[in-house]
Amino acid sequence: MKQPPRPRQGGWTLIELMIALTLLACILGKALYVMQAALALAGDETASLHYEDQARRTMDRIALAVMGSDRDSLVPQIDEIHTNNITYRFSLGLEDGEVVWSAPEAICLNDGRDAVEWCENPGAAEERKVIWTSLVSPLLEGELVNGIDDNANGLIDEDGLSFVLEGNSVRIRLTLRRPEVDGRLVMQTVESVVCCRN
Ligand SMILES: [Ca+2]
Ligand SMILES: [Ca+2]
Repeated sequence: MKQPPRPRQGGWTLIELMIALTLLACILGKALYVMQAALALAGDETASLHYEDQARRTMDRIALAVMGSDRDSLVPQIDEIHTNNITYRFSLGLEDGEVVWSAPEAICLNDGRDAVEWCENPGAAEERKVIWTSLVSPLLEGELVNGIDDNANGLIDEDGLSFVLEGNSVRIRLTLRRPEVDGRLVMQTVESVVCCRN
């Protein structure tokens, strides 16, 4: 008599096991990739917010100083030429009908320290310096040293901190940058135009 087929015994064959393990590895690999991408994105956004906040705070300090300055005291005085430093004075008020001027102050890019420096009495014995940030990019975002205006803002090879006099106003541009632990470079650029008080 014909024997009925024997029911298959429990357990997987070696091939089924290999296929299952391969599928599992694919799923885990995909999940890991998605998780890493999500973490990198979150890290990028957090870093961007941090640098944007710092860039804006530094820009506010620069803008406030320039706004209080006397236009005629600004050095350099050449319109439309970008510079990475500015010297100014501001009025302390009137005394016997005469304007009393402050000591000279300067805001500049310190190339060696990638810093924005504020300085009182620059070059004098009583010089006083304060670093406002030490994350300044050597060049403004998108710019390269090549004699060309790479970032299409009308300036050629401008530094990470730049001032341009425009009549009674000063246009200020600032890029902060910092490499993250995974090698990515986070940059943040802010721009402001302020009018001098006098
Ligand atoms: Ca440019
Ligand atoms: Ca360039």
